[in-house]
Amino acid sequence: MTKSYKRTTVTAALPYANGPLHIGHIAGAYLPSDTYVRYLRLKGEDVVFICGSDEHGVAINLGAKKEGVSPKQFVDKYHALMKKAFSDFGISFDIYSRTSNPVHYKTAQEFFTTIYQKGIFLEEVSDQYFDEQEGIFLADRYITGTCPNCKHPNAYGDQCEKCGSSLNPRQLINPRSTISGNPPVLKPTKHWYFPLDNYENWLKEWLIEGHKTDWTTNVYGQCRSWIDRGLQPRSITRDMDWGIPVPLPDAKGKVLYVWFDAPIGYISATKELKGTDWEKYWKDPETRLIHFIGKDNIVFHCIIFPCMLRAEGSFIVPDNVPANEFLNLEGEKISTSRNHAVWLHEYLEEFPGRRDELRYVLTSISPETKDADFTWKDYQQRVNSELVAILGNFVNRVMVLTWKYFDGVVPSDKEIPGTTPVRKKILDAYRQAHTELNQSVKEMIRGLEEFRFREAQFHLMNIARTGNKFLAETEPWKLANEDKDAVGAILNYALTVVGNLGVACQPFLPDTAHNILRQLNGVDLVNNWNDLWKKGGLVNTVTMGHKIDKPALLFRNIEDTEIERQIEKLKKPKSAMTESAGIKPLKPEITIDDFAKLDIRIGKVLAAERVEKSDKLLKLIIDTGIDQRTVLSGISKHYSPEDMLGKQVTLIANLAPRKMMGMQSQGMVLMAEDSDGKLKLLQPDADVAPGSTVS
Ligand code: B3M
Ligand code: ZN
Repeated sequence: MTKSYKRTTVTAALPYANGPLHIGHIAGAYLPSDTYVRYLRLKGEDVVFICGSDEHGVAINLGAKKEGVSPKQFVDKYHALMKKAFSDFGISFDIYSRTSNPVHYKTAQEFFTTIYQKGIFLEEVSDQYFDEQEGIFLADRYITGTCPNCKHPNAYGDQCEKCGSSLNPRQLINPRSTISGNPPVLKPTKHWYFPLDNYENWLKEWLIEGHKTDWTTNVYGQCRSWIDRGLQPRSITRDMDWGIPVPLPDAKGKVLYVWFDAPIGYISATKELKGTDWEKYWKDPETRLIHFIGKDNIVFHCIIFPCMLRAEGSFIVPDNVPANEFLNLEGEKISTSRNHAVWLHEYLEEFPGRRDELRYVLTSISPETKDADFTWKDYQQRVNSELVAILGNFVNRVMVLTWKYFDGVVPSDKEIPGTTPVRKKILDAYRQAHTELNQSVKEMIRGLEEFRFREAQFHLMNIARTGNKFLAETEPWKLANEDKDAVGAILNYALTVVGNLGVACQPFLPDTAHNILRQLNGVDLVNNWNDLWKKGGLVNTVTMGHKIDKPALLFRNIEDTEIERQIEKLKKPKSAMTESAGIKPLKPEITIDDFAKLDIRIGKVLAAERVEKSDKLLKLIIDTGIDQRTVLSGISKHYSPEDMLGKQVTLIANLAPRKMMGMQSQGMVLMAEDSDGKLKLLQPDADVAPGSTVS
């Protein structure tokens, strides 16, 4: 069901702040939504474009643990990285917020409270796995064990990655906590559940009947099969310390489930938009709400969030949810952990000034109806033989010819009478081109309206294709001496096409649109778009007598070497990459208990001398506060005995004594070693007493 509307709220899925963005993210939700929003803005529509980082959930906790930082430090780092990459790439969000902002905490808690007070949630106490050593309930992802189906020894509590079966933690054989490594115990805990099953009738009417024709078949089909299988209550709270506290007195240590709070993040972010009456964008029935997402988020946006909005009672529900399938890379799944990805920030660094090239290729292969594959060869091919050879070439030829024959001044737009065979041919070519061009504009607009951006962009390119064909058929360069008026008429029309191309490029290739505009030296793109859209066909863009700017190439070829370098880079796994940069890979994880076994202390060097027959070892006598002991240290290439005298050192004091060169060494002095093998002492940054501990 499509409705008439006054304004549109467009959201793009909030990416987890747990790693940098790659082209799969961009092709999935951000490029299509950006294209669409640019289109709406050009039409002069009232639109807000909302996104931000999703900063809660187990993915964040796990990531922070891996990097050995707090969840807050972890999301701060990735939020900043993602925000910058989006902005450098030119995704035109009105706001890029984050779910750790106070306004979001308040909004999510109020949302929960409203539904709670209506008595809609269910409360239930059930047994869940608990890590006794850590004193915490374990999220499904924190439990591993043997898969009951395929016997894979490291299946997760929610899924076995080997056989793909989805699990619940109670099904695992020999479950272990991934935090302490111990077997967890079952312990009762209370949680709140959202009764999705109570909304089945409404979903049938609103979604199954109401959006049969306007939602894409992949989205509609997935929703339908979910609803047909029957819905169950879903828990919306978790036992965790990172997240939004459940706003109830008897809910200590419990937070909102990330999929409860994250979509509310769209609302909170709209509230943060300065000068905007946020309620208009979320509560007025004349507002259209459109969520752009990837296919793994369909059920949350099409079923769960709409039911939450309906339960709350004062919000509109989504009108459409364009969801893309996945983008693969060189025939394989994109994988963050294997570093099999094209990272957006790296692309922007390595291909400066080539944002539109990536936009173009990603839209050309957009996984709108099925998974798609990005390959570097295909990228090169599309840039060279489409952007360079069709679009860039057409625009450049028209400009160069205008300079050559008319010194950069737009020639007369008077139609030439078809009095000679050559002129007759030109008129025929013109009529043919005009019909085709109007058709392309119409098709392009239809594609944009219906979220078929891949097709829309194809019709955009057809404008340039037709332009090239028109030039090839009329051959103005052959007529310069014989019929200058005819040359003028051809170029006037060709320049009109260039102008229209510039106008039409805006939603897809904003930098290129801007470039064409600049070279034409003053076409009013916004107004022209309005005409283009209203007429659904070609508009006048350039006027006779107007002087255009000097032509400059819009695109340049991608060389083989540039592509080979990228393909080579993909072949290197992440660990090899860090090693080749001299960084050693991380050692396996240890527990805090492992660390606590080390007795690390500050000592003072009382005496130092070289060890005979060794070119590495220095013999140090160290005051440890407890004793004075001998420690042999392999630093004589980096420090002389005199250097060491009186120095503070950091020492592992409880290392079992070791014999070296016939002497006992009692402990180890800690050194930092860079990739060239250079050693530097680790010292406190002010004097401390010998025997001070390090923890
Ligand atoms: N962060 C999942 C994802 O990044 C999740 C989307 C939230 S949208 C409200 O795929
Ligand atoms: Zn399995």
